[in-house]
Amino acid sequence: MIDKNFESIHEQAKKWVYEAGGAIRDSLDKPMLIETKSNANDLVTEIDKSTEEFFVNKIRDSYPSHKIIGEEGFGDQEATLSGTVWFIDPIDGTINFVHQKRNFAISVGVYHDGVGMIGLIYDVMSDVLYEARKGAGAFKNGSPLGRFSGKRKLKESILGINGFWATENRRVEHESIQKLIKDVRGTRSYGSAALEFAYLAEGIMDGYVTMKLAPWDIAAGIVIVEEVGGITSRADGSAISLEGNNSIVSSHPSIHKEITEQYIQLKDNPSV
Ligand code: 2AM
Ligand code: CA
Repeated sequence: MIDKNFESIHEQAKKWVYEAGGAIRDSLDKPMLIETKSNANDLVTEIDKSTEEFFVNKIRDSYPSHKIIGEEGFGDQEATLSGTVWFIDPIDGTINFVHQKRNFAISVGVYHDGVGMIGLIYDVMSDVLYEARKGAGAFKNGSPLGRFSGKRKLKESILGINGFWATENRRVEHESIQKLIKDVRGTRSYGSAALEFAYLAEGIMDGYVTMKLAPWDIAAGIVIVEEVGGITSRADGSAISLEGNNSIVSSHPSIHKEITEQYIQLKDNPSV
């Protein structure tokens, strides 16, 4: 019963994502109003706001009982995770949007009683849609993404790593990220959490490690990564809560424990 519902919600959400993506592409030729939020690097444009408003209006019209948690605040202010909840990031990678006009995504996650049901990540400028529905697999522009198989070694892995780690004023974050960078084959930083999850699901990266992401940054990505057999937790291996911010270790299953255990070891033993 629930599956049937989520199949139609998925199809509807997909149409809205494509429509919103088209509007964002059309907006790029026009002058853009750019403001700052919590600090000088926390940018928001009128396009972030109008895109979120577009989704919120559509969802409220079609699914009045659903709750909405969105980055720009058009959704519900006091939403709990019970029932069906939409997590909307209208433009994930706003700095890329403003500075590069590429490498940003629309990220839409739909959860039911806290369980991830649908994930949609749309790379707007490349016109590539990553999507998954619980139990139905993950897809890139309609082609199935393969499930993770075999063993992956950390020393042969590429990890997405975000510079937020270096801004944490704690030894464990500095030491663990330094060790990880030494241990892996290479690191990448794309500037959009949603796209980093999508690249992991696609298998072109083996893990994504970052600090302090908001629920709308990660909701869709977790569903897509889970559908290919990946694991997502906090840095210390504990479960993610979409009620607040989280550190993130999302990866191929064969390297997940190694990354989180190293973090725990450094946390518990300053001399290591
Ligand atoms: P945003 O562009 O929607 O703000 C940057 O590598 C990634 O982290 C982006 O997904 C960005 O989302 C997110 N991000 C940037 N600053 C953040 C903050 N202060 N809290 C949570 N997520 C943030
Ligand atoms: Ca975001």
